[in-house]
Amino acid sequence: MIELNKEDILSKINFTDIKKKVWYIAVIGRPNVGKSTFVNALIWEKVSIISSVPQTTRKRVLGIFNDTDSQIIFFDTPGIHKEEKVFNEEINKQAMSSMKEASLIVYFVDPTRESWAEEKYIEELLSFTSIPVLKVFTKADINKKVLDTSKNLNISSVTKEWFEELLEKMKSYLPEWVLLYDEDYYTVQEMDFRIAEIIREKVFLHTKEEIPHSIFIDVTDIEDKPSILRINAYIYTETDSQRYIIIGKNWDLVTQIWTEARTELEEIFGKKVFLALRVKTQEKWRKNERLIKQILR
Ligand SMILES: Nc1nc2c(ncn2[C@@H]2O[C@H](COP(=O)(O)OP(=O)(O)OP(=O)(O)O)[C@@H](O)[C@H]2O)c(=O)[nH]1
Ligand SMILES: [Mg+2]
Repeated sequence: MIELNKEDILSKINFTDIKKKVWYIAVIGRPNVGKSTFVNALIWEKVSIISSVPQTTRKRVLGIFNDTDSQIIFFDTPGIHKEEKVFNEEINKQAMSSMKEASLIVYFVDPTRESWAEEKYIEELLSFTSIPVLKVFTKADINKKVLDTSKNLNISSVTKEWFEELLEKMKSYLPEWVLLYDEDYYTVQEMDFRIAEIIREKVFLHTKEEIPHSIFIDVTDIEDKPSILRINAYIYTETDSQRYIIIGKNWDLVTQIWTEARTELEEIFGKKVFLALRVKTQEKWRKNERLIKQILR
């Protein structure tokens, strides 16, 4: 009989064979119900950008939650809404495609902002899937309505009430499976997408009405050195007047957006960031299918 020492034993264990409750869960719902806030709060990391403007998330984002007995890979999806414009259709498609790959669909409903026509539309869409659906009410900390919590969970991403219950419930739908990602990862996103999203969030935080929806960010160059990250990026608007609004009087607004984006990028990437940021106009980009596909790729 061959005697194995500790090193031999360890070298024979394949860590990727460790099994836990593992698989994908899609978080879906109307715009602004708190999908991205929930994923960030559960994972304790900024995976997705958040704002009070509906339709903040445009492309699905992967957030990975790890604990002792599970690895849950969340698809944070764009809010599903009823609109026939090309751009909105593409955004809806992003949400729908995530559902197919998931073991569970967590369907968020915000009881503080009623829009039952839209909820009905989502429920209709869900009726076509064979994947289990877990309906969850959000924003419990500000909700004044009495809800039937015997059937649906009622969570808050601010106080984290009902998080444990929701987590246990979600795990019960997941198969025992090998880990799909290294446990050190909390998200999978291309660097240029992540940078563009942080810049976009800052524009969303400081503009209103049609402006947030009229912009897209193009990160054209990244030079990632050990001590410095150099980025060249553009904020595109649909019209020149929107461009002047984003630039602001004496460049005030774009300077504020630039400062906040740069500060957060330095925190995320843990190094000095040099950010060249300019504002340009790309007329009617939301009607340009080729460009939309490129932005949401
Ligand atoms: N009070 C309170 N506010 C919340 C909660 N969750 C989210 N919010 C707020 O609701 C707004 C929308 O949150 P998001 O997480 O961006 O919503 P979303 O569902 O991802 O929205 P889209 O990306 O547009 O589909 C933000 O202003 C959040 O701060 C919550 O539990 N309590
Ligand atoms: Mg979102």
